[in-house]
Amino acid sequence: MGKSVIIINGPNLNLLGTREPEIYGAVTLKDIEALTRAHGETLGLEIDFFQSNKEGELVDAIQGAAGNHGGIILNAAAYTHTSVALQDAIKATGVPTIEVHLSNVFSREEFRHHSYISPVAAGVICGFGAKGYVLALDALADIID
Ligand code: CA2
Repeated sequence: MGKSVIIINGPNLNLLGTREPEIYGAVTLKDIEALTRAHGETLGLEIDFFQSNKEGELVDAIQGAAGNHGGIILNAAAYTHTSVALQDAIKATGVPTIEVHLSNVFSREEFRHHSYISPVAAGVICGFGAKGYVLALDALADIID
């Protein structure tokens, strides 16, 4: 424990690289997994990678981080804007969490400007595509140290 991070991805992110490349780029979730595993190695961080389309499974993954991971990187996708359950889970576990979005949510529709995750996140990164996950790993490495 301590030197391990879980990267949690929410609904529809399994479709990355197949649709809407103008918003999310051509990168697939598998590419992001490979990128973050490689970068994690350079930081001495072990990476667990998880995606679910189900809110309850995301809650379970956040709860499961307590005692097992030193930090969480969370792209909750659409649940970012709706889920009190995810906010409660992050608060309850107390594991440092960095919120990541591929797109710049503030340059998009108004409903994407509100996040239930941000108030309980250590920080937020958005608009840098897949690189956001790498930046989040750098930030978590400092927090975990
Ligand atoms: O920019 C992000 O990373 C988002 O979390 C992506 C979510 C969106 O609801 C958030 O507002 C911002 C949507 C993920 C859906 O991903 C797709 C990928 C390919 C094709 C269709 C959807």
